[in-house]
Amino acid sequence: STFYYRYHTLEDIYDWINRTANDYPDKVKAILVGSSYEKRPLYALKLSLNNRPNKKAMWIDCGIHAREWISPAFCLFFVHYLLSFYNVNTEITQILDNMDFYVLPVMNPDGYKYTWTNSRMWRKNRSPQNGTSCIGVDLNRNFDANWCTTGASPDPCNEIYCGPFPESEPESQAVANFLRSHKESIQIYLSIHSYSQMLIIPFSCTTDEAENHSELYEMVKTAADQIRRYYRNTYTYGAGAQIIYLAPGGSDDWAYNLGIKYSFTFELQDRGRYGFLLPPSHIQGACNEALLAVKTIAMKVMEKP
Ligand code: 0X9
Ligand code: ZN
Repeated sequence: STFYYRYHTLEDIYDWINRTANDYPDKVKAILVGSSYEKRPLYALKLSLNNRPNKKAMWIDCGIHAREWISPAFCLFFVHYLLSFYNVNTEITQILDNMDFYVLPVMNPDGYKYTWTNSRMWRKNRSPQNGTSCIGVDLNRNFDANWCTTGASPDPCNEIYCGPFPESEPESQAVANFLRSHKESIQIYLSIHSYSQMLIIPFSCTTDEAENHSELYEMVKTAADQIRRYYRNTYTYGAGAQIIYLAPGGSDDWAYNLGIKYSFTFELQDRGRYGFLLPPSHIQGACNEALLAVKTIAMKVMEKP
């Protein structure tokens, strides 16, 4: 099987980032957005295919949760797909002519490494906590959006531990800082997770409706309809607090409140048969479905004035 239809070690992913930036020097730049608790670099790839001024941009992060291996696999696939089909596929060409992409393939490299070497089902990052031998913060509970209220835990031994304070972790702080300093251009925020096949819109930190709820709802509904039509697969869609559970401190809600009004979390395949242990033979299907949803959303946002 080809490179994109396998899972890769963290070292292989760093090599791939390097290679991709070197192979496309005029189109791709590796941006160091920060480093992890264990001092691993957090590189985002910026894809910018022309020098048009005032382009919109989309941010995608993968691998917030260590065990969700399909997520980094999607980021690699997605970058490769965009670069391969620019000037080949009309839709991809149109999207890249009007939009830049920032792609962070592994937001939680310490955790990801740990799932390869020690414990396959690790979720959090790997930062030690005061007064306990329990390790790690759930990075998707560490953002400043109704931080550590119902749906997160103040217990460092819990899988959904919110951390000692908002943005306490270098990984969440790096992403928050980058988004804060690029919020004029970044119009779409997308975080890739697994599993359960869901296209989630704000809010997850409150049962309140987002101000542009119907617009966002229409987008994820259209994307889910497309996936059903082309791949005969079912994705649930809607506000997080409605379709999953209250989960405060997430990156999507935080980005939304920052002013990035097109904010999404995707939960990729599957719906529980393999769960986090999705076999490599399913990577291609999972990535194609998510790609279709990203294209649908990018096209819709491009139509906006
Ligand atoms: O609970 C989460 O962080 C995500 N589900 S997962 O199984 N991948 O852990 C859902 C995130 C939805 N968005 C927010 N909670 N803000
Ligand atoms: Zn997750």
